[in-house]
Amino acid sequence: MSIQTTISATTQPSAGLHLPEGFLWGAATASYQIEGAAAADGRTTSIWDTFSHTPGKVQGGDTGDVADDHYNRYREDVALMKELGLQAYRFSIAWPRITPQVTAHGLGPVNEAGLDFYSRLLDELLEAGISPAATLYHWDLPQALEDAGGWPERATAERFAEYAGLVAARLGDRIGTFITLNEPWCSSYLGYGSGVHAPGRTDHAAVLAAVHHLNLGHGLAAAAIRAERPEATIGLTLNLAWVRPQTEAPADVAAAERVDGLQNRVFLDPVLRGSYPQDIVEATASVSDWSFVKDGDLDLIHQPLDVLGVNYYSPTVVRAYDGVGEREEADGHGASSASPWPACGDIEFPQQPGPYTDMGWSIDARGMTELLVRMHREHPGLELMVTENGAAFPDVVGPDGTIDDTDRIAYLRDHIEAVSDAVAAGAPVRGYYVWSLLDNFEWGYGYSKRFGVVHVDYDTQQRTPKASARWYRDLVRAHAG
Ligand code: IFM
Repeated sequence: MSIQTTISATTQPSAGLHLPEGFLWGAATASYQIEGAAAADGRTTSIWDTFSHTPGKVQGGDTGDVADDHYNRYREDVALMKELGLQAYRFSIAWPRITPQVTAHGLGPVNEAGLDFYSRLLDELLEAGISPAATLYHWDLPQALEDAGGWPERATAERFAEYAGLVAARLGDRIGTFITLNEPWCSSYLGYGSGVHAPGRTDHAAVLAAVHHLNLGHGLAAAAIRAERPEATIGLTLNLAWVRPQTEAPADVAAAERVDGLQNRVFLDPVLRGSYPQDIVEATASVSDWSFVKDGDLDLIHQPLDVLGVNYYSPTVVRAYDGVGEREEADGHGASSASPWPACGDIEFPQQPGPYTDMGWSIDARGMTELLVRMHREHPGLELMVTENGAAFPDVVGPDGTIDDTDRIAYLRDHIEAVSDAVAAGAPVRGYYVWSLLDNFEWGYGYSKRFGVVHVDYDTQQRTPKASARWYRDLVRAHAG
């Protein structure tokens, strides 16, 4: 497939970016969102198979059974990445392919066919000169572990670490960067709080237990990977929120502080400081006594971190709820009668001003700069990587088959410039991965939202680079270190 080279004047690559030597340009995907082949080569069921096959859970009844059929088309997809000049590719490994018989008591036998798929993918990437970054958990928990209690149970963290060590041992010779978890906020708050993500539970005490066991899983996994591969770069990816109070009124400022604690500090503090934020432990005391935190856990979580992955899409604005009228909660993660947020019944999440993406998410690139600069300020010396950023828009395929997604180009350009601003302010940002390489299964929204810089025709599986893919290719070419 050849890529057109004409780019309209309004979508020229950003000039004058301020980025460090060796800055890495990549694209990201995740296993359940693109692989398909749900029952191939011994893979067993994940919580997302169960959830998506449950009527009413995913828009249009969509599932990841076929998705982008990447499992069978990975060679074509790597060739496309090469044509786009990508330097790095962040993908995730599907745990149910690697140890399909895992239970709460043990990993069970290793599935060589599952390992072999990722081995072939890694070889293909390296052959194409593309640096692989592997996420070990991007939400496809083996169903058997959920049946035993899921992330609210300690055993899940322990099995996760064993699986991480196994992947490091068997594939780690070709994985430059390991990301333990992707966005544990979503796994815990959306999976166990609002229930809009798998496994679809609505229990705020379970949210907090899941938070802790995801943190513990990260720490144990980091240690297991390091034991196998002392030279590996090990990171954790968080969807950090740029939380702002709607006004400077003390009640709104306090609301913003609590939401910041629940979304950001409850992950950052144990991992980077070895403690939980006391204000959040106190604020959630009526929900949980946090007795799931055992002696020594915080030391296990507080492992050296080589890189923090930051995923940023949209800002968060909050205000105190005065109890008058219906409480507003426009959090943009899907409709549910249950709130994802423990201990936030007195806080509102008002609809924010446009422009919006197709997800209804407010577009404001300042949040990217603010978050990266804050991370540098509060955690000096911590290396940063933008492991996801991008936007869904209602792409239109023109009569000639082209997709002129200038709205996505504008979004990417503004956010990449915001990264550059953060670098200029001193933040050590080492790279940027666009979300996503391909249109894919957008969780509860199924295939209705398109985030790819490459269009996927789900009837034919044809890949067509959008104008944004060509724009990104030219940007990478112009700025590659
Ligand atoms: O598609 C998701 C991805 O899996 C995790 N980060 C946010 C993306 C867009 O919602």
